[in-house]
Formats: sequence, C-alpha cells, structure tokens
Amino acid sequence: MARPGAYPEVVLLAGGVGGARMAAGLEKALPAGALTVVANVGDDDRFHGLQVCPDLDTILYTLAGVVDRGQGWGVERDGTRVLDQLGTLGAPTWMKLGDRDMALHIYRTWRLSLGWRLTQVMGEVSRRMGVESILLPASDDRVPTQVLTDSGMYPFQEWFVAHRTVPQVRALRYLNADRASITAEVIEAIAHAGLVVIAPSNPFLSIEPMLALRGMRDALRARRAPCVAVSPLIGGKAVKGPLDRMMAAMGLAAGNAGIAQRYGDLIDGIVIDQQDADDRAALRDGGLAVFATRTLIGERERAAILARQIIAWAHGLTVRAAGERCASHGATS
Ligand code: FO1
Repeated sequence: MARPGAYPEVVLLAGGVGGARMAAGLEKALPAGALTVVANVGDDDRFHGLQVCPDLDTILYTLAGVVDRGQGWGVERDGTRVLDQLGTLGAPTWMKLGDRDMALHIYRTWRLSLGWRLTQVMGEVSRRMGVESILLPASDDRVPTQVLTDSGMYPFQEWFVAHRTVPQVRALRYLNADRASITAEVIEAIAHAGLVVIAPSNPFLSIEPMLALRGMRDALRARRAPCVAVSPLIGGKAVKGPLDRMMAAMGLAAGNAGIAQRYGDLIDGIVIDQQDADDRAALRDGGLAVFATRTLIGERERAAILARQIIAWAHGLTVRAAGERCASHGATS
C-alpha cells in the first residue's frame, strides 16, 4: 500500500535491457528502498559449469551504475582474458562473458552449491554492490525458456545470442514453469505494493516466463494496487530486438492492441509512446486507462522523467476487478 507521503512502494516486473532502464528510472524517482524489481529467470543458463542469469545481472549492473551502456548488458570496460583462455582450451565462446562478469557467475554458482537460494545470492550481491532497490528473482527454481523455431528447438541464449534471433519463432516453452513457484518474497512484495509496473520488456521473452510461474497470476490478481504496463513499442515498432516479428508470427494484433491483448485483464492501464497516441481510443474502449508520453528511455534522465510521470498518473487509478471492462479511468494526455 502507499506509504505515508507522496510515494508508493513500487514493484517492477522486468527483464532485458528495457527492464533494466525502467528500473533505473524508477529507482531515481523513488525514495531509497521503495522499489522492488522482480526479474525474469527464464533466460538463465549454464556456461562453463557456471550459473548465468542475464536479466538479473543486467538489472544489477544497471542499478549499481557499472553496466556497459553501449551494449546494455555486461560490465563496463570489462576484459575477456578468461573467455579467451577458455577458447584456447576448446570451450565455446559465443556467449561473451567478461572477466568481472565471470566473477559474479563464479560467486553465484559457489553459493548455490552451498545451498543458498538464488534470492539470497542476489540480495547479498546487490548489497555488496551498493544497490538501494530490492532485486528479486521471480523464482528460485530453474525455468529455462526454450524457443521452438522453423529450424528446431533452441535453449533461449543459443537462439538469442548464437543465432542472433534469426530462426523464426513458432512457439515458446517455459520449461518447468507450472511446477516452479514464485518466491515468498515476490508474493509479499506484490501484496504490499502501491503500484505494480510491467516494464517495456518483450512480453513473450521477459514477462510471460514470469506470468507462467505457479502463483504469479494469482498474486497479481490478489493485489490491491493498480498494475500498469509500459508498452515496448514506439511508432508501432519495437525499439530493438525480435518483438515485431514474434508478434506477427504468434498471431498477435499489431501495435499496442496486441500488447494490451497479451496482458489482458492483469493490467489496469497502459503507457504508450506519444507517437502512438492514435491508439488511445481503442485501448480505452477495451477498458484500459491510457497515458501517452515519450517512452524512449535510452538516457537515464529520460527514464527518471518517465518514471515520475507514471507514478503521478497511476496515483489516481483504481484496480479493475478481473474481467471487468469499465472505461471510467479518466485517462490523461
Ligand atoms: N547478448 C548478446 O547479444 N551477446 C552476448 O554475447 C551476450 C552475452 C551476455 C553475457 C552476460 C549477460 O548477463 C548477458 C549477455 N547478453 C548477451 C545479453 C543477454 O543475452 C540478453 O540480455 C537477454 O538474455 C535477453 O533479455
């Protein structure tokens, strides 16, 4: 629930570079400790015997201020001496793991081998790296995303990095998701939130692997706070990545209608780019509150401005009952 004062406790569901940038904006806009980021773990995989968690780590490095801003992931000015030597030894090196990044994977794998939960590991490294927000894996269990394409089934990182998302996606499998649960920490954060935000991440690759986890949809449906999604589309297109192609291939309506359709009645409102302002009427007819603004958040300051706008706009929103379609949320802009 909202704290005494102007700011709500915010829970952000996030994955990928867009999710990390939204997290940084919200962190800047909120008092210390008011943001909890729940991160996708469907991208996680083992490399060289080490547990690698790209979405969690991209968010961690972004919030710690050490991310490589050019590529959006990994540690700035990192070296590749370990990877180069692994290559010499005959190991595959298509996943570019930097030297300092590798230290995190070694630490995480070591702690997990001692019986720590992933939640505990990420809590500890966040603290040690000076991150003020709470960073939670959506689950402590392994729930690898597999990508079914025209040329076969791939583990997520193999499709995304080694094959540069070229094989056309036909379906996604979130392995083990129906048996894996969200954590008690995630349940509690959502229950106490004053606002839930879905980041402008790829819905199929970053958000739905979390929604598929046991307990996630129930936790969201039981929330007392409004839930708003930030559309990843600008001018009807994804800023980067395979989202446009995936929406078409998976039979989704183009543009923001498709994004709204995908989140269904989990969301009370949607934030869209001002270039797509013409989508407002149709989205409102579908029962959503709509806010149109500049959503490109490549720069930190823009992310913070967007975050402040979302918090102010969402303040007046009410939570729709599941399945309800009412157009009473007088939308701004
Ligand atoms: N993305 C790439 O496009 N190429 C890489 O070699 C690569 C390495 C990598 C290593 C660690 C890490 O945390 C992320 C890395 N990423 C790389 C990004 C990652 O594949 C994506 O961020 C996602 O999993 C999609 O959200």
